[in-house]
Amino acid sequence: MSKLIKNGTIVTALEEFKGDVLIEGEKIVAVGEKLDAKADEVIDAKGMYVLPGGVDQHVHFSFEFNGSKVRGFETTNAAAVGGTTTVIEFVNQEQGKGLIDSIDDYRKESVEGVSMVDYSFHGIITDTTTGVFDEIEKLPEAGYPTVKLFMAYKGMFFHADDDAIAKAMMKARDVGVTIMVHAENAELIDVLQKQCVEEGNTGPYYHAVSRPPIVETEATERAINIAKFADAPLYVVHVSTQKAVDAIKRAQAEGLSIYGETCTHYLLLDKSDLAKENFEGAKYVCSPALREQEDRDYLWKSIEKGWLNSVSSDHCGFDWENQKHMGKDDFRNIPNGAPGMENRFGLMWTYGVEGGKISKQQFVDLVSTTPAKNNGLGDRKGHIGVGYDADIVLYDPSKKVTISNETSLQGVDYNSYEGFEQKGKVEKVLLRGNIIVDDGKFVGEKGDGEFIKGKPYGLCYEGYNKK
Ligand code: DUC
Ligand code: ZN
Ligand code: ZN
Repeated sequence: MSKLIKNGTIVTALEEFKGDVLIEGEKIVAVGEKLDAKADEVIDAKGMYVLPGGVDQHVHFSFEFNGSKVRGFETTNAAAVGGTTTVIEFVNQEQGKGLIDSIDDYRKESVEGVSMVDYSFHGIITDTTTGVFDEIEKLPEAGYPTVKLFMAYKGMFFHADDDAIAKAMMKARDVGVTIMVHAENAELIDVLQKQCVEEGNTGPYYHAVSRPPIVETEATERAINIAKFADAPLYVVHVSTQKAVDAIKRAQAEGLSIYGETCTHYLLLDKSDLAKENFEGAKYVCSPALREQEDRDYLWKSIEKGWLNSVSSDHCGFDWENQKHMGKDDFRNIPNGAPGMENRFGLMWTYGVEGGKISKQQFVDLVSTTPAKNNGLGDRKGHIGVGYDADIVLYDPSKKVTISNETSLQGVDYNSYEGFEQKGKVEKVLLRGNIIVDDGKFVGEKGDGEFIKGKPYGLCYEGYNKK
């Protein structure tokens, strides 16, 4: 079955031109101006941008906080209608189990036959007693070439100490596995959390008060130093504050392979959202915490300058009513995380491209091309070119959308961007050549998504020379 997308404006991370895309089965087989080709189906993209499907390298469909779990892969139709065709999920190593078995089992039980977009996985080291460091060399073969460690969350089973980070890096660097960190100082947060509660400050706003920028800056600098010690590349997830960006910039200037991302909510929301009345602030409890306007401005500059290389959603779907309210009397019990996979693409187009902060090429690079490369998917995903998967979004820039949870598919009882105006609309989405969104509506099927094996030596290893 072939398809020809005609008359659109094709945008990649490198260029923009009026042209056509020919698809044979699941793959793009030709891209060019006025292609002289016949196809079983012709899609007219006049007036629309033809963009690579989004790659969201940071989502949580299995995260648990104090025993309460987020919505899972059954909500990935939300990613599809939002223009994202690949998601990369963080999977906890189960206690007493290996990393690969933990991901394999989760994949079989909760993802295969369920996901509506393509997917890949990052492992999370949580149990160092299982020979997990020796297992790292086997991750490339399994197709899981990225591993995260949590520097935050003192006392929780997924917290990782510096020695675990160093040991993981020393194994990872030899086999092209990328180590990622959630960089926040767990001890310092604990001191401030206890102080806030002792002083009777228990509302959602104190989540941010107890996690000031310095806790992120310190952990980011420490993680960079551990990477230097281990002579390994490093990827810092969800960078939210100026000084953490500066630490990454300094490391890059020294020639180190240190990279990082930020997330939509750090660009568009801030600490004042946590102060919303009637416990509404709990909707914005995520970690790191939301920051100030100056940080937001600096993060926009950072993605424009390339100091941070991707924008993710850090999607984490907890309900406000039944789950966030676990922390009604103590912010420490509010599950950390906010939904966002459905809106990342449209918001970045609106406030990034239309807002004059980034070019269209940078938009594609930040939401699709580079996230694919970071995670060893760069030969299949994130680009409109011959041989790539036909994951394509037709985006109509003339339409307007007001974001509302009433029309959202994320399966959560609120939307962090309620009322935000979006310029442009995702009209059609193709996933490996199949139309899964038409006229803005999901028309695919449960289980349409496939596992995409990540390859080792992702972007963090470009230019990395082991000493
Ligand atoms: N922070 C969040 O806000 N959600 C999921 C995990 C995390 O570290
Ligand atoms: Zn995190
Ligand atoms: Zn996260």
